[in-house]
Amino acid sequence: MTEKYREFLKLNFYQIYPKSFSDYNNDGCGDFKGITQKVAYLAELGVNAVWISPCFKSPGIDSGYDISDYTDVGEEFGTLADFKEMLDCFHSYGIKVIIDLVVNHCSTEHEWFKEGSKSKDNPYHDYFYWFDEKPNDWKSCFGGSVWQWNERTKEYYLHSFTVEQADLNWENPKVREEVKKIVDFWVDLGVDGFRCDSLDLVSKDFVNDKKCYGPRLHEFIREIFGREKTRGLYTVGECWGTNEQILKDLTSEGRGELSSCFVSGNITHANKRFYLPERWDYDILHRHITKNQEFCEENGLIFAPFFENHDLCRCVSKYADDRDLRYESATFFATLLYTLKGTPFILQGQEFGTPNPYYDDIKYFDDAETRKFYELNKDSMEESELIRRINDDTRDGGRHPLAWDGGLNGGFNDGHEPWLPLHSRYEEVNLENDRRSKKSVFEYFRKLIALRKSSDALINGVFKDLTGDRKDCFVYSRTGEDGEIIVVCNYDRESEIVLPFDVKKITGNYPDGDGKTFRPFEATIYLKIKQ
Ligand code: ISL
Ligand code: CA
Repeated sequence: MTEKYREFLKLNFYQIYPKSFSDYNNDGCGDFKGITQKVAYLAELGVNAVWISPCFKSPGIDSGYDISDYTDVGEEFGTLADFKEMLDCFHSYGIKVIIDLVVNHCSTEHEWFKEGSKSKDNPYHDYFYWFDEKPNDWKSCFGGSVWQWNERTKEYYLHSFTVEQADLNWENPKVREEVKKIVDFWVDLGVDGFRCDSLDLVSKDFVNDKKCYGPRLHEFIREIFGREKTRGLYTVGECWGTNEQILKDLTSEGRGELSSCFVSGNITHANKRFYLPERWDYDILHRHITKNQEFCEENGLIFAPFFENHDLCRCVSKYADDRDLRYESATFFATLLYTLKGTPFILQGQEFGTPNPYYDDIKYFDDAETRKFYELNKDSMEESELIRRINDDTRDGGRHPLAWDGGLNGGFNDGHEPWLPLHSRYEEVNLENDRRSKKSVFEYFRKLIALRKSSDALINGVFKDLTGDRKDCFVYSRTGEDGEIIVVCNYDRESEIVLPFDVKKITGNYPDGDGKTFRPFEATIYLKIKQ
């Protein structure tokens, strides 16, 4: 690994969902000025990088992932000058900023589509995929067909997501030129990298009937990011179905593709899609993490661990205990996250243990996927069952206005009705309450992030799984120049865990116990004592 890659390993990311972070001008939608006024808070937490979800011009059908102008910001967030002010503020605190690059598709309100759908000889027609007849029965990620009829040209166009998100035809070199221009625009403005949305979909394989990971994927990505101008950026691709070989090709240093990838090994992602009340299988989690850590180590790759993002619900609810053991659950995941090798990501609110909210009517939900799921199932499923499943898994779960305190609108703004309802538990679970509590999740995150920054073992150290055949805990070591750190993460039941060597406790989420009886979700970090 070169020095540049080692620098990336020092990053720890915080995902800002800008619509729901902080609403400065009190119009119901979070904005750049709202973010700017909270940069000092993020610096106090200790994050040194943020990922800002889409804040571009968009009709908002898929919450900003349907972009109608890539080089301008949405008015609801402020002006480009406000964006720049926010960016400079982050940089003044030494915090790097990456933004979403959503170029598998654009909004049907984008000029390209408005023009291209007019006629077959329009210069923008080839920016999209068109067929006289449906060439296959591919399904949209949100359910239903990917093919939509366009009366004006009497053709079908491809949309992997909503009807209003037309897939861009990357086979057309002009499209790739446009993507480069977008990237360069933001790089010139000063952003430090990109989170590349649905990147695995940009090369399709119609011949072999594959919607993603087509034959030109690597070539396309290299064309965008392998250039002199973009080689220093931190880029993380959203590539769920990546296998080991693809991961290696996508993220090996020197190939000019990506710095890192979000892969499904972090989460039991597949469960989510069906809105099933599945709980985490800890053993699967353990095996996936171990496999990924070892593979990345062997190949000098950067892993991007995370448990939450704007498409997932909250981990304390979905996989642990969001009531009596909410503190223990939230800090258990934090311990895992910050002691693995890679560039960890958290979602806003995770740092004070935000659980899933609950709403009893579909009218309280905004997410395109959730609404589609409701539409597709409302005639065949009992309403109460449908609402229960939606609450359990909706992508809105992590998108509600951030609860800064228990007062008016949770401190998100000064009282204007927010674009999405306040979190149903905001009066109880909010940052202010958490920070006042003796068991503060925020304080634990802050401590852990500081520990990580000061430890060569946690940043560069080699990962080794020490769990053996056990199914009730995850035990591993990280060995760096400054020693060997041992992490014990006990799952949801009490267990006896006796380490076969001497250790000294560095920190943990429970007060000292007897050193061998681990309580539910107890997570402890030790330094191994050299014999
Ligand atoms: O969220 C999912 C399932 O519930 C995924 O299938 C998700 O749609 C997929 O990971 C792609 O996600 C990204 O692109 C989408 C957007 O809706 C998501 O918010 C974004 O993260 C289309 O741009
Ligand atoms: Ca606002």
